[in-house]
Amino acid sequence: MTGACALKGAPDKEMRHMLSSILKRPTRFALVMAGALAFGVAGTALAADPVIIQMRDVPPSFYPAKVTVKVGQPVEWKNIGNTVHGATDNPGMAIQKADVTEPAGAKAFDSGFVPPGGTYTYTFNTPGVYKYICVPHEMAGMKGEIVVKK
Ligand SMILES: [Cu+2]
Repeated sequence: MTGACALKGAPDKEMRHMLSSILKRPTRFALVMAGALAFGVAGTALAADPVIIQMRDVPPSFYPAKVTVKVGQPVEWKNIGNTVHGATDNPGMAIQKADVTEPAGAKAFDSGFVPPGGTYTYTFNTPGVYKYICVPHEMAGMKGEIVVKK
């Protein structure tokens, strides 16, 4: 009787051990997968390097004046001049309405005044063509265009 019980107890212990190791493995597997997934997502974000547009004083200009980016890829304006610049497609800020456009459904972006050495980053989520201006230098011809592709 006791022998049978001992035999019965042993496989039971074995089973419990096997069960727990089976249960542990998928947990570890899930952790590794989650880590790989997180790394993959981060890797994708890192892959979308920002496109840099310089804000220049002489002549007041965006360089390059026209850029093409992908949806979700950040655009970074960098004021490399000695005066204040800006970037906006807000029609309320433009002297000539034709200088600013954006695709239907897109929200206007506005850097406000970017001081010398300053930067402004914006990420476009709606594909289409954006025409924008530097508010202080619109009439000096400081205009740009961003084409956002899917
Ligand atoms: Cu400017």
